[in-house]
Amino acid sequence: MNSRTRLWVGGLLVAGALLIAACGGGGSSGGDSSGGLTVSSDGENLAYKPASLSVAAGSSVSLTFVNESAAQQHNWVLVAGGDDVAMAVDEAALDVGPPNYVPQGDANIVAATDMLAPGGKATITFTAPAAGTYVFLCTYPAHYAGGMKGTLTVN
Ligand SMILES: [Cu+2]
Repeated sequence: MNSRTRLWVGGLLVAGALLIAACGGGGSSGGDSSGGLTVSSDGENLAYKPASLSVAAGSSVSLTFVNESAAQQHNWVLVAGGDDVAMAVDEAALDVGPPNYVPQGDANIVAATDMLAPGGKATITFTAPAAGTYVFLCTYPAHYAGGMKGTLTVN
């Protein structure tokens, strides 16, 4: 083959390798080997990684939240709606105050971990709600306003 053909074939191989790498990366679903979801705080940023998760409607979800911060407390709270609901939960959490900042028995909350100390880890189980898009947030004061939120897509 001439050099132009060799270049073209080489390009195909590179494209194929990139495709395989992209597919093998675990994607944004945060899945782990046990079939559950894992989500972490993103270092010292007020952010989750991944910031988007997905589950099947009505499924039993096992979610592990890891607080990777060395200095800040964080939790993971799934609300029954979008940003408007998240905002209401965040305000209710302020009224509840420390140490947990999670309103008990609040119909706007689908699932929540305890407030985790730096380096902490917790696993919760809950039943996925009906199909839709749901916001999750950290209810530690000012963290949601600082951008610590994400979305759970239920299919
Ligand atoms: Cu937080």
